[in-house]
Amino acid sequence: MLKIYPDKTKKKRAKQFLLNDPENPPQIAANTRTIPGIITQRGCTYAGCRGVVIGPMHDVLHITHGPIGCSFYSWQTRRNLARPTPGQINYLQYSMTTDMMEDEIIFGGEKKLAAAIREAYRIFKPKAIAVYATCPVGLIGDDIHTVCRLAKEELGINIFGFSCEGYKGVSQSAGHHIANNGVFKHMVGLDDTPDDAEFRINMLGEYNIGGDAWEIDSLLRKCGIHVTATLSGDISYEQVTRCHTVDLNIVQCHRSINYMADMMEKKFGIPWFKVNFIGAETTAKSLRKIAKYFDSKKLTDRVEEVIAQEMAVLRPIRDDVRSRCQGKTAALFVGGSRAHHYQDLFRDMGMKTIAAGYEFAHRDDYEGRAVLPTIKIDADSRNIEEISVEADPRRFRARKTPEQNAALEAGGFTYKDYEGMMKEMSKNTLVIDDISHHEIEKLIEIYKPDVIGSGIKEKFIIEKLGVPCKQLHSYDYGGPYAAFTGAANFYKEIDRMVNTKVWKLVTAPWKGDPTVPARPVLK
Ligand code: CFN
Ligand code: HCA
Repeated sequence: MLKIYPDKTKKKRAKQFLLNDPENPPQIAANTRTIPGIITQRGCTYAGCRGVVIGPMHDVLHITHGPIGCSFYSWQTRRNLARPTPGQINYLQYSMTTDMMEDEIIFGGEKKLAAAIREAYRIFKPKAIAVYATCPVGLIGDDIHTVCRLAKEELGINIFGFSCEGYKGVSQSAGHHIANNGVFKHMVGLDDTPDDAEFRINMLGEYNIGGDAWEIDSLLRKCGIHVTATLSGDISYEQVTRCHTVDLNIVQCHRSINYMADMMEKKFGIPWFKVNFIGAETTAKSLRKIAKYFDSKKLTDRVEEVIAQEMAVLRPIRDDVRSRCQGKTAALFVGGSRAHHYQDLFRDMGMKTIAAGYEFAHRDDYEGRAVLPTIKIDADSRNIEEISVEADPRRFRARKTPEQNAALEAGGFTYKDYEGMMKEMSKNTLVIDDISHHEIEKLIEIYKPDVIGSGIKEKFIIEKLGVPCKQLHSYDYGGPYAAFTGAANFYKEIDRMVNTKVWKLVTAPWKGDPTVPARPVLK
């Protein structure tokens, strides 16, 4: 797959290619700069901050400070759905920008930004405004933070900025970190009103793509577990300001929100652990873990009842699909957590993931906690400020005492079981970081997987090569795929995709005559 590269490139890419060993995961060069000239699937820091982590907050008014393109291309391209209750505000359909032009690039854009904030306030009267800097803003040195601070004093609402210029890191990942820091600093902890519920949690790292958060929320509700805030899927500003009042944080996508989980633990003493609601077996496991944490017989019994009910419906669907999909193969190349999480759904169906990789995850996401004891900011993203977090005396519910924790852990419970992707993949499967278009073509030629899960940029290359592609970012137009109901949707769709004959019936035109005739001009 690396044959065509020059020696230097080959050497560097080889560190991002390996054969898996689950017992002893080999070291992978992740979160490093993409070699110029290689067609990567990665996005930028602005995408990770504005697009991924904060964008889904539906009543925060988001203003992109920069030329028009960044705002245009982040306008509803990610399927983070929101369904505010009647009367609630929803700005998600808008894309607001200062639309910087030559004048501002040369003479500075601060005045235009201040005017945009005032205008947005006059029209919409939002509770909060978030400002996002794009590449040229950092290059010309506009001080968005001072503009935001002055606007906050003038208008009396919460206004804050993010220095998330696209070039700040090597991918979206730096943007996650910047977003986590800003949300924690400017929103979390502003309102001390807890929800009136017995088992209160936040769902972190769940963005409600295709309605996943709604499935998870309704499953948890059936069990008697109350979600105060889902960061950040179908969430309001007010929910973020109160999310420090819960008993527990559960983390779905660790890559994008681990900073928030750590900071909330340090400041408010809220413990956290990872879950996975993608796949039926792992959903059941996650529910059991939450029940175990709360150590309540009532909750444990209810969770078992719900799992039994849901599995009774799902099992026949899964078995039917498995009879046609058993033994088929998948390859998954997605962001920073799904290439791992979706392997569980394919496993439910009897399918094997023969190759997988992230676009921008870090070594711990691949190799697991055991290999990397602490999460550090990598050299390439070094200019992201770590914010210092002090313990806050506010505690809303007595958390576990050290004795209770010791008893929990003696019973086999672990908070921080950082199983990375490689520990759960079979021996000798391929692990490839930041895969390129050329490498995907070669992968198909050599391994011919029955389906590939990836994104929009790869989809049509893959399909032109005769392999069905399921977009695991936006789900194409499908989903939800989370929890038990979502799993049934996924099984059925993948069954149709891998068992249709259409891919074998089509011959690509270039396989016959490689020259494509020009279209006749319409008269
Ligand atoms: S919804 Fe998440 S699950 S947040 Fe992250 S790492 Fe992206 S936008 Mo695309 S689908 Fe993807 Fe993950 Fe976490 Fe989504 S795998 S690339 S930045 N991602
Ligand atoms: C992003 C968003 C993205 C892009 C998806 C894709 C998403 O990274 O900026 O490349 O198909 O999920 O919408 O990851």
